[in-house]
Amino acid sequence: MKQGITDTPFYFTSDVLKGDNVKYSERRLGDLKSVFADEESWEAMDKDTLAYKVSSLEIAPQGTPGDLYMGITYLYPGKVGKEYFMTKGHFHHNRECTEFYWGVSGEGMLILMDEDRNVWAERMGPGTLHYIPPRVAHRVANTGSEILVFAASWPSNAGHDYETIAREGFAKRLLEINGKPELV
Ligand code: S6P
Ligand code: ZN
Repeated sequence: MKQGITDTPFYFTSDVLKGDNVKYSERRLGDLKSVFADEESWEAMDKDTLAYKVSSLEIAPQGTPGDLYMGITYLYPGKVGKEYFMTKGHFHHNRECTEFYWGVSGEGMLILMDEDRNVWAERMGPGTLHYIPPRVAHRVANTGSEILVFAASWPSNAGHDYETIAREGFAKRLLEINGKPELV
């Protein structure tokens, strides 16, 4: 049982999440097969290239209703063909679960898609805050030349449905066209 005054057990400074049980994961280009439209360009790239890394703090066991997780993602700049480096993207397995994303540094775009496959995007940058509604898939693209850092908080019973996106993709892709990001 906790009593008295202690130091915070976790640190979330501008761009670092650390502490006991903070989990780390990473995705390299090789882990992102079939994610990008231009498979030929993907084939020609070094599969060891780091695309993004994630630190997350998941206190309650996955599936616990009412608890919260948080994480921070570092998404590297780069493109596969004309398409910006991006996260795999997912729906929540429990479709009613929502999420907050917020921009820490760098420049990017949060790409959202509802179950009718309508796609829209919100610009991300330092201090932007994004509410991801129920039943909306989400992925982030780095549209800048610096690393894009963003944080997230989501319910511990959300779960990740990557399969639907792997099978059906997003209805639109964020490509660089004439030097600018466009949803195509
Ligand atoms: C978890 C949260 C983020 C993402 C991370 C990587 O619910 O949305 O921590 O896991 O940004 O994206 P993805 O789509 O590969 O999980
Ligand atoms: Zn999510």
